[in-house]
Amino acid sequence: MKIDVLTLFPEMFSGPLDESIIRRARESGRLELRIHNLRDWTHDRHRTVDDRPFGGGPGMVLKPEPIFEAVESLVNEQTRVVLLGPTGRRFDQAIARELTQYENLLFICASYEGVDERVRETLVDDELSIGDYVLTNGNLPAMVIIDAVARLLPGVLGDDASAHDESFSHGLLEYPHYTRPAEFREIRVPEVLLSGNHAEIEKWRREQALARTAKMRPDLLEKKETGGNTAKTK
Ligand code: 4F9
Repeated sequence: MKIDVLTLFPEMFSGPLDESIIRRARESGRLELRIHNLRDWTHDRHRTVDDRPFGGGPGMVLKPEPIFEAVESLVNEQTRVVLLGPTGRRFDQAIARELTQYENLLFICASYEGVDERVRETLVDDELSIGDYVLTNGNLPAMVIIDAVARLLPGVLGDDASAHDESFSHGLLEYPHYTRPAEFREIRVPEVLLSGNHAEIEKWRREQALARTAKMRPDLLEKKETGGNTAKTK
């Protein structure tokens, strides 16, 4: 998969996507990531990317011309153009899986008060938000989404981790995990996990996952019951 990112802060992308699993995905060629500075598509001396909003009000709006030029020079027929902004639909694991189906993605990181609406009307295929909070710009959301999508690409995760992902797609939070020592500062690992009884261990984990989900994320249980918007299993 090839992912292009259009941003005002290309330096923000060095670091988070240069380590660990995503680094290996890039080195193996399974993920081709290109970060582009929106200012490279301006033509004035000050490399202006924003302007005051028509109708007045606070803040600045990203001008349409550099974004149109950039997107038109970066896309092909198959590219899915995605705007990261607080008015987008809420990103989740099902949308991560959906995005793996595209050969090319182009993320536009909105900043300031937003982008000229004509960008949304004519260039953008989808708009995504990573949650209901205000950030300074869409750069961190773009990195979050790239991480979530890249690890789903074929060959990026080892078999162990892939199997682990399957268990999350059942729609419950994880059960508690323990490793050695069996007693640490007088806190013992639950005896059932040391019993070797795999049926009992399965049952305990299921109960724990359900209890934890009911306490921390009751919305996930409602989703399961109504069958609404559950993560697609494939
Ligand atoms: C983008 C917040 C995506 C959440 C962009 C201010 C944003 C955001 N998800 N907030 N600019």
